[in-house]
Amino acid sequence: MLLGMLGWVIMTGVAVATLPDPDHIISQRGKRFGPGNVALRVGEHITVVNDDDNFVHHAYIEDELFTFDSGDIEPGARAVITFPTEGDFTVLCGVHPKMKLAVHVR
Ligand SMILES: [Cu+2]
Repeated sequence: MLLGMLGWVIMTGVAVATLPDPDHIISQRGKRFGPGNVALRVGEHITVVNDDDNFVHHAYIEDELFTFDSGDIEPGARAVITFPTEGDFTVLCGVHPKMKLAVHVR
């Protein structure tokens, strides 16, 4: 009985310590990222979803600290970008140069 309670407390502690990485969904629609900026902690990720019916999108980062290239993101497809380090990053779409997403990682 006592051992069982102890196990429950330990398991609860572990569950709190390892909260899952929240899924920050970023929509690509109408040649915009929505929302246009997002704040993350180091090691968290964003999921970029192409919500347009007809446009192919793309997502890339070119930064001294970190680069990423999704390749084509077809309508309905998605790309996951994990941010391994602190910094302020800009995610761009190679198809639509005006599309910009600011990512602040702390
Ligand atoms: Cu685009």
